[in-house]
Amino acid sequence: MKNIPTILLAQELLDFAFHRASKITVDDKKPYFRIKKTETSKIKSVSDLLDSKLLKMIRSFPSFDNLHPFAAEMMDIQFSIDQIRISLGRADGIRKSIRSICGKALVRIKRSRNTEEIKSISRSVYGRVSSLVGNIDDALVLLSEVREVLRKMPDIASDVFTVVVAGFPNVGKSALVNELSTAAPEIAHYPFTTHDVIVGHLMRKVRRFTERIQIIDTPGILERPPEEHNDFEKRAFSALKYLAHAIIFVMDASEYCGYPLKRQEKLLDAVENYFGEVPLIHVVSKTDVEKDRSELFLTKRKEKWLLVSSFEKIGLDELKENLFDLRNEFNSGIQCPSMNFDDDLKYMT
Ligand SMILES: Nc1nc2c(ncn2[C@@H]2O[C@H](COP(=O)(O)OP(=O)(O)OP(=O)(O)O)[C@@H](O)[C@H]2O)c(=O)[nH]1
Ligand SMILES: [Mg+2]
Repeated sequence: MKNIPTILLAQELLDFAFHRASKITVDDKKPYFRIKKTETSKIKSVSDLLDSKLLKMIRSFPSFDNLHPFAAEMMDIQFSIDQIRISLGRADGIRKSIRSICGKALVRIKRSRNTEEIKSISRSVYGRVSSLVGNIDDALVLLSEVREVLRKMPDIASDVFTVVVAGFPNVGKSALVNELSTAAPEIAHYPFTTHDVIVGHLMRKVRRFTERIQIIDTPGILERPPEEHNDFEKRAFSALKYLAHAIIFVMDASEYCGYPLKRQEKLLDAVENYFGEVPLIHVVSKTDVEKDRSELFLTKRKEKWLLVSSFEKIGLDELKENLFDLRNEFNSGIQCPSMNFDDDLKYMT
């Protein structure tokens, strides 16, 4: 998915093919044969180069039928998969047309006894090829944007226990994921609003074994209904829907995030409603500030909440333990018994 070559746009494809062709000359003492052989080689070169460039591009796209449903939905949020398929189909269509036009022109040149006619056949081939390639410029632009999205698609392993961190914007999700993650360069410096789904890993060593959890940072979600979500919220919802074996719901009781608790609680209700069967860990963030507010909030709720501060590293070990308990519970069916020891464990940072 990451190996799609740079996609040349229409003008670049033509420049590439015609520039190469313009350098071709085939020597012959007789001008008639020189022109005939040279024009034949040029047309063959244009046809072969465009054919191989387009074919390589088309084949480098993944099969959208086999895409993980999360990846497919991430794509569909930005582009319609039908539109991508149509664009690839158009590129393949003009590839075949170019082959056929060039093939027919070569037959005509072979039969021609007249150098002017040969030159005119060549000119007409270049004109038709230019206009065909020009017609798919919009498709090539789209495919080149799709390529960028595919390249940036996070590497998510579907068979590794995965926890998705969700909550309102600005509540401290990324700061928390940063603290929990073991050497995660993608999120090591991420002070800004999260727009994409970002993957980190949390690892600990238990005796000889390393246990791993995939931890996914998501963009903030507001409490509005899913049909009103913007693209960032859609991505977060997709991650919850397709990837979460467990959820960390982050609530900022200090309200430093700029959103009142009431609104954050509404989102929590919605998440519990949509993803009720997924275990959820309730986390209050930023407990280094406005501690009283966090405590007051807890008196009003009946669930167990973990009080956390990413800045002061409060509550992080308890949260990690909760996560590994869930992981081991989740994996219990396939777990090697020796991995169940909870003594002698070491978080890897
Ligand atoms: N006091 C305090 N501030 C924090 C803590 N964690 C995060 N913040 C601050 O809260 C703000 C938002 O933090 P982020 O981690 O970017 O929040 P987020 O939930 O990922 O935000 P979005 O990606 O926009 O949804 C930043 O200004 C952080 O510096 C914390 O433990 N204590
Ligand atoms: Mg963030």
